[in-house]
Amino acid sequence: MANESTLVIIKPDGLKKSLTGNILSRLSETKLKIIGAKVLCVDRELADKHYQHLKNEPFYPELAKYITGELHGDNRVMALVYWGEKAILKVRAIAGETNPEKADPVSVRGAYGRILTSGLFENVIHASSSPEEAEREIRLWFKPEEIVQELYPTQEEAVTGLKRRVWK
Ligand code: DAT
Ligand code: MG
Repeated sequence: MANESTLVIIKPDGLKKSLTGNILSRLSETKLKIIGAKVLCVDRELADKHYQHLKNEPFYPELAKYITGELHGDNRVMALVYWGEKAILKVRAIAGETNPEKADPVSVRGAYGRILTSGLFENVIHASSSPEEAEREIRLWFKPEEIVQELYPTQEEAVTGLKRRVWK
């Protein structure tokens, strides 16, 4: 089996509940390699692109509020790319089922997730579900230079008059 990459997002509830270290420890059981990691703020545009397959679901407005931090008063998430053999399956096993009440109680979602009164599954982490989804999601969340390995083909782009913010 060839190596794969997968995207993990520690959602706003994971950060708010101070579960980041715990989740990273659980994920390290997989012995997969972290090849990208950052904390970022999620806006509605990123949320819509990430969850494009769910935009017509009745729970989508609530899901968008969740991932953009509106439910927790903080829009930071931690995004990570894990790489290695069967990465998608291994990370999904530690994440647990989508519905936290059905998830294995020792999985991250089983241990720390909950169902809100609105019906939304507040399930602490995102994990890519297929190689195609993983590639789409990693390209969406990360720039090539933010990943320490060449995962997908890149191209150079000449940009003139570009203004970049640098340290003073
Ligand atoms: P997963 O995150 O396990 O890949 P998904 O991609 O189908 O599941 O859904 C994305 C998120 O949307 C999920 O983590 C929680 C929420 N969600 C999915 N199905 C739901 C449902 N039936 N009711 C409430 N929230 C749901
Ligand atoms: Mg999914």
